[in-house]
Amino acid sequence: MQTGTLSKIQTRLAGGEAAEAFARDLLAGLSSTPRSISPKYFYDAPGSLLFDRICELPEYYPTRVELGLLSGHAREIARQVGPRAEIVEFGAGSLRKVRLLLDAMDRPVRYLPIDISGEHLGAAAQVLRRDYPGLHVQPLVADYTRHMLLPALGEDAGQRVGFFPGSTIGNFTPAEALHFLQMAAQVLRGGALLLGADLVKDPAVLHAAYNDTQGVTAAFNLNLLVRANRELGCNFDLAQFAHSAFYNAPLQRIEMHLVSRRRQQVRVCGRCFEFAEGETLHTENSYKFTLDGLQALARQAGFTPGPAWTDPQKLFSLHWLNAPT
Ligand code: AVJ
Repeated sequence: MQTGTLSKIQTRLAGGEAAEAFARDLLAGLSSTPRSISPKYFYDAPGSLLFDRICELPEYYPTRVELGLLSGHAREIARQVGPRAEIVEFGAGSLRKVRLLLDAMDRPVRYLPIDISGEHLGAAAQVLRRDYPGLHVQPLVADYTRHMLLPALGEDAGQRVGFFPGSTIGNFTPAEALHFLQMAAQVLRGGALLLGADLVKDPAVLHAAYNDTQGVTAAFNLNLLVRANRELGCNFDLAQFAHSAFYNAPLQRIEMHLVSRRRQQVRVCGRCFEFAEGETLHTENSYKFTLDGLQALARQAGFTPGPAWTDPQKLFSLHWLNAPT
């Protein structure tokens, strides 16, 4: 069998399993109080395009500021990374970010992007192979929130450096974030982690970033219902749910919800759910950090914090975290 055929079958199987997991999680989330669903379901193909548009919005500073930190401190970061290093990226993220890292590095040997979805990974890997002929690109389809086994570091290789940009860590609860960092400390033993984390700041700046005037973030949030209608045959009436995003200061997080505009019933996988007027489906938490708070969390997971880079306005941070030996 041709490898193309095999990967198509695997994709189809994964699609079926993915739809089943979405159905299971949505039913469980609608049955719990308060109602919630994991933000990982935002990222179908239309959702990923909407997220790309969010990253270009004037109000959404994280992507722009993080790219600025990566390019502005590229030499210092490359010095920390050292020669012939291997990059392990958690999530098949934006190629733009890892390129900034690779371009500054001294002879990077291998790039291991890890993602739960194989589709995104394969395409990204091909592009990087073409542009970095000396680089060994080895994508891994895995759930990086669980413990996993990575191929051994090459004998001639420098250190293994994890890369987790975008403040994706902010989607985890504090307990999940600690668990992720503990897992990363194991996998990166003897190396380090380069982590991007969004910072606590004026709530008005945060509010604007998640309530853009063009309504892209609202469309991104509502796309979850579009996806449920298409993939699971639900009948969410999009006009009857509103985007809501606000800063929960005591919990240091942006919360996104879909708010029912009136009392209504929705059919989900053959079951009927009633929403009261104003009742919400909690779709995302995006935790914000202080520099000290992030470093304390990293220490708790076994890392020894090195340099942290931030912009003059202290909007976003990049952390060098040395893994245990
Ligand atoms: C990809 C999780 C970092 O929390 O800012 C953007 C997702 N949600 N706008 C974030 C998101 C709404 C983003 N992360």
